[in-house]
This record gives sequence, structure tokens and C-alpha cells, in this order.
Amino acid sequence: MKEFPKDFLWGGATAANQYEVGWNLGGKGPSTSDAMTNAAHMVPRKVTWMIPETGETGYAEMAFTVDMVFPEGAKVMPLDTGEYYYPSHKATDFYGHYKEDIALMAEMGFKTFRMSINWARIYPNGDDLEPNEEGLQFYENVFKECKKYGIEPLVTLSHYETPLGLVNNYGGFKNRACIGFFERYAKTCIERFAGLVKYYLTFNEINAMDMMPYMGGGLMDQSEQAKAQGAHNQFVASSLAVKAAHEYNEKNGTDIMIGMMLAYQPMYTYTCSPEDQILVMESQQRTLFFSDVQAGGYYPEYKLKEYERKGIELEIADGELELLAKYPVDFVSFSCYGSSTLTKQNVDRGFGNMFADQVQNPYLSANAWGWATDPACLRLACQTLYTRYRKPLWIVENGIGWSDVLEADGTVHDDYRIDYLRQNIKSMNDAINIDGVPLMGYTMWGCIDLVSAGTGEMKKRYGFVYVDMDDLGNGTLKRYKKDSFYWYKKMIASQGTDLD
Ligand code: BGP
Repeated sequence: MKEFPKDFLWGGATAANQYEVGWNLGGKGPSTSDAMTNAAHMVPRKVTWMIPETGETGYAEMAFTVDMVFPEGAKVMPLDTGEYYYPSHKATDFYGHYKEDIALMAEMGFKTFRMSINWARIYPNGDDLEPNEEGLQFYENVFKECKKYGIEPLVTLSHYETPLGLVNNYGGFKNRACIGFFERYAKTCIERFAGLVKYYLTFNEINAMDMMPYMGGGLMDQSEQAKAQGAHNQFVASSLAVKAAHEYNEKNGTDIMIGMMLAYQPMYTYTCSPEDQILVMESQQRTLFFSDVQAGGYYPEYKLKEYERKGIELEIADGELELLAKYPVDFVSFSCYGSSTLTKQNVDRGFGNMFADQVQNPYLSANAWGWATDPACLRLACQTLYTRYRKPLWIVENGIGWSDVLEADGTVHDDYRIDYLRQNIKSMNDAINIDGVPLMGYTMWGCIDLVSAGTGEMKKRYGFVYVDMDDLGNGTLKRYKKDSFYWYKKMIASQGTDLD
């Protein structure tokens, strides 16, 4: 194995809604994730609501690519009827453990730590005129702790957390007012954390607007029209953040960089039928549309044609298309856990598939949630995204969910995770050393155990560090190092050459 570049940013990734807790502490307002219940594999999470005039309560089920339905007058909120468990209300307490957790990351040799700022901790209702100082102070303390160890934070501004005030009073990102609220929030962070934070991502998995628009942008109306406008509004909001950072850099001599974040996976055809090739091509377009706009700076023709066919009309203000062209992102980051295989043919589809037309790939093995491990996925992803945009890349999520077992002596033997990482790091090395892709860094998802976004479970664990907490929020929150902790530390120390 050849060495990774000297300045390669090794680390781990988290998100406030799954990790932080303190959901109503320190002046924080509620956000979309705080009204999401726990669930299980193939059992949808629920988003709870109340109709204030009548007191009626209920929920909308949330499933991948399936529209959610809310009744007229419903306001999304967590309910204290005792009927529901909301995992974000406990998560795994980064809020109370940040010093301990950052020390563990430093012990592994992290050069970077991807985390998210909870928007509603800074602007509790989303549309407030002044930020919440206590929230700003919390993150400042976190960033100072990172700095102590020479860990460079990579900060997502919106990771599946839209303040509920924006959802209930504005309809979420389908409303153009959210552009300005996000711009204000982004500017507040850029200015306040200058000198502490150099790298930002605007919207986590921005294509979630297409697949899970409630999580992606707080949409209750999930019509095609609302999703298209929601995406446009996020593109503009993101470009305004890039503009703000560039202007700040010019004035202050800083070098803040703003990236986009895409959920990406290579797609394979299950058969060599032309029909399946077109299926994969269209499925890729559905994903790459988001990076074409954010990294390419233009609306691709295939999307404009689709909007025309569907009768979707975007509200675009004067100068917005020019803004997208002038302020594309500085780098492209993405999550990639494996690949998907698609077919139109009538075959046995295996288990756990998230998309229509998806099928288990007979060449790959999958975890208990049906997520296939693909030793080629990172190289393929890097190749596609780099040749298309020619911007530096950053792999900000990759990892494997497993129901780890804590032994009586406090050890966790996660050799399956080490195997997974070995294959994926090798694939990344090929992207750099065979294909010449400029890759800035790698942050393994869920480096300290946290709640699953898809199912709200704790038992779908990803971390190098085990956290004693179960699916219903019972546990001591004590941290235990897994075998992969020591493996990752050794691998980083060898600059990626020691994968044994
Ligand atoms: C990505 C999200 C993360 C994360 C990860 C793993 O889509 O950005 O928030 O949770 O997927 O998914 P899950 O938690 O459902 O296993």
C-alpha cells in the first residue's frame, strides 16, 4: 500500500440530532428530528403532530421515497403522552461528554472531526433576529477543545435538523423565506467561529430533499412541486453561504471553505438488458442533479426537461441563476456506504431494499439491515464525482452498522468493522494513487456510537467507541473502546499503509 498524502484528514463523523442531546437545554428550540420516534428495520419512524385548535394528536409515517401525509392544521411537535420515544432527546450525550469524546478521537490520531451545529441551538425558532449566545458558546467550547488537540472541525450547518418554527410557520424549505434565515445563520457561524472552523458543509445529503424531504428540509407538503422548490431554495441558500465565506476571507485573510454533501452510491445494473442500463442512468441523474447544480453551477437539461414534463414551475428570483453559477461549492463531499443494484426484471429481490427496482447483489454480502458492503464503491464514487466536477473531494461518511456485543470485560470484538474499513480504505487509496483523485479526507460515520437516522435504533452501531445506551434510552452512557479503535489508531499512525 502506498502512503496517503501527508495532509490527508483522517477522522470520524457525527451529527447533532443523533449524538448531541440537550434538545431543550441552553435555550435550544425544537427541530425536525426532535419529533421523530424510534423504529426498527423496515418499520418506519413516525413524526408526531398536534392540531392546536382541537388538541387532536397523531403521526405521519416516514419511509424512504414515500410521501408523508399530515392532516390540515397539524403542527409537528414531540408529544409527552408517554406513547412515543424520541431518540434525539437522549442520543448519546455529546453535550455532556464532549471533552471525553474529543480526547478519545485525539487518542486515535484524528486530524479532523465532522460534527453538525444544531441550527435551533443558535436560532431557536429559525427566524429569530438575534442568535442564542448560550448555543454559540457551547460550540465555541467544542471547537476550542478540538483545537487543543490539533483536530480540524468539519462542520455541517444543517444535518437533518430544520427548526420546527420554520416547519410549522413557513412550511419548511419550500418557502423562499428560509433562504434568508439560513443565510443569516450561516453568516453568524462563519463570523463567530472564524479562526476555529475552516471547513463547512451546508446541507447534509442535499438529495434527501428528493427522497426524505421532511428530514432534508422540513417539508410537510411533499408534492413534486414542493420538493423541486425546496431544492432550489437550498441551492440558493448554500450559494449565499459560499458567497459570505468568500467575502469574509477577502476582508480578513482567512481561508474558510464551503463544501456540498451528497448521498452517493455507485449503481449497478443487475442484468445487461438495455432497459436496466437506462434505469441506472436515470437513477444516477436523480442523484447527480444536486451536485450538477451545487458543484457545476447550472441546472442540467435533463432536469429542466423533467420539470417541463411534470408541469413543475420553479419560482426563481432575479439574479439567482447567476448566483448559483458564480458561487458553486469549494469542494464536494459525499456519503457512500456501498452500492445498489437495480433491475426492471422480475427476479427475487432479496431483503431489506430501500428503493423500488433494487435487488441484492449476488457478488456482495450485506449487514443485518440489508446494506451491501462493496470494496469498489469509494474508488468508483471518487472517479464519477471527480471527472464530472474536477473539484477536491472529501468522503465524509462511510462505515458499517452492526449490532455490536459488549463483553463482560468491557471489550467489543468488531472484526467485521475492521474488515469493512480495510476494504474501503484500500479502495480510497486506489482512487488517490491509481486514478489521481485529489481527496482531502475521510471521516468514518458514527465514530462514537450514536442513534441511527434511518431507524432511530441504538443497536445499529457504527462507532470505534461503544456507548452504553439501548434502543429506549436506558444505559449509563459509559464509553468503551472497541477493537476497531486500536486498529484505526494504528492505521492512521502508518499513514494508511498498515491495514493488517
Ligand atoms: C446518512 C446520514 C447519517 C447517518 C447514516 C447512516 O444517510 O447522513 O445521518 O445516520 O446515513 O444511516 P443510518 O443511521 O440509518 O444507519
